[in-house]
Amino acid sequence: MTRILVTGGAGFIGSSFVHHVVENTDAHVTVLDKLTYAGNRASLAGIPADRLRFVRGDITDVDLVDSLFTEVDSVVHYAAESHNDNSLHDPRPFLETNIVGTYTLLEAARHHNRRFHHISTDEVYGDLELDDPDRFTESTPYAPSSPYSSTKAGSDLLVRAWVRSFGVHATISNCSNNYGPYQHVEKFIPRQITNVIRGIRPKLYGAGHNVRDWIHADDHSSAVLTILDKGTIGETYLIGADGEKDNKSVMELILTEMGQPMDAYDHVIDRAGHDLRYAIDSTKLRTELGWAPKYGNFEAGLASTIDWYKKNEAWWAPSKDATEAFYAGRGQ
Ligand code: NAD
Ligand code: TDX
Repeated sequence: MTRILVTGGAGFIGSSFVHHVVENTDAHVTVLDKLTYAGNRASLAGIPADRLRFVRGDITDVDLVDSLFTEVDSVVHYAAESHNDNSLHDPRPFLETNIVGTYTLLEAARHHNRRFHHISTDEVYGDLELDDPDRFTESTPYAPSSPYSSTKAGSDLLVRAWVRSFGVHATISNCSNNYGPYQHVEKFIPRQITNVIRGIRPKLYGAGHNVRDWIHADDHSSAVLTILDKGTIGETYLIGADGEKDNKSVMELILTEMGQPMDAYDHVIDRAGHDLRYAIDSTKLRTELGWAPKYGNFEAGLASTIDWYKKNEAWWAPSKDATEAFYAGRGQ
């Protein structure tokens, strides 16, 4: 039986991947997660005990990481500080987890000769103009804008260096914006859905012309499993599902789906350094590895995500007040 270590497996996308692996393979999963404010053990509910071992710990803990690497065949690295707005408020945890944490894992991958897959973001490429006909590809130069995206870019470059200098068997994927169940209420889509449920007016940064390229988290997970199985060592793969939408349109879709007037939201202070547009060209992943997304219809995926938040208030309610207090302090 294959044994996979998943860092950050109690987070939004990491937990989606763990569910995906358990449902689609016979692998055993070990999750290493610090359970920061963003981690939630309940996101792994329902997974049989003989398929999952949960270890609460920090990816910067050298001894713990070292011992866990001896027990597995491969490692998929999701753990990160992941929220741009937090990185503008306090960048230090981003440097510690995203840079030092990735370094710690790479050293273990080197010493134990383990297959390593690094999860990254399209934000490492900076942003595009709204009318730019080009999209990001694997050869787009790095140009990160925020403390968050610069630490993710730094971690990608560490992986590339460990492949070239030490022969670590690693691949990298850079994915666009994910949506779906189990996403923390600090992020755009769940923040607005849970605001409507709570009777709080949704909040749009600036004019809302910024474009994000949405992909369902389960499609991200199937892409990562494909790369882990069939990817070429040393290569980078972009993951995206052709889901470009501007924030104002997504806001209007949420409000309409939830039976509210389309303009029942507030414009608030824009994000500092706010990236204008992300867009992914995932041709390499589709043609070389044969991957395709399953969630073709964003509106349908959004409707089922709204339904999940309506039914799972117990999962998100403990985070909601603190999240809104943080935003209120920033005028957002
Ligand atoms: P998340 O914030 O929901 O989850 C992060 C998880 O990592 C949490 O469970 C947290 O407890 C854990 N963690 C944080 N610091 C840790 C540490 N030092 N040691 C161990 N565990 C730690 O994030 P997410 O949205 O699921 O993102 C997961 C990964 O995917 C990140 O690497 C992120 O950069 C990348 N990514 C996210 C998106 C997106 O749209 N959310 C898109 C592309 C790439
Ligand atoms: O209340 C809000 N109002 C608003 O207009 C929030 C929280 C966000 N926004 C805007 C900012 C962005 O243009 O919505 C867009 C999406 O914001 P986030 O959900 O914070 O995501 P983003 O900053 O695009 O980054 C996400 O995708 C790439 C993830 O959080 C990252 O981890 C990933 O790397």
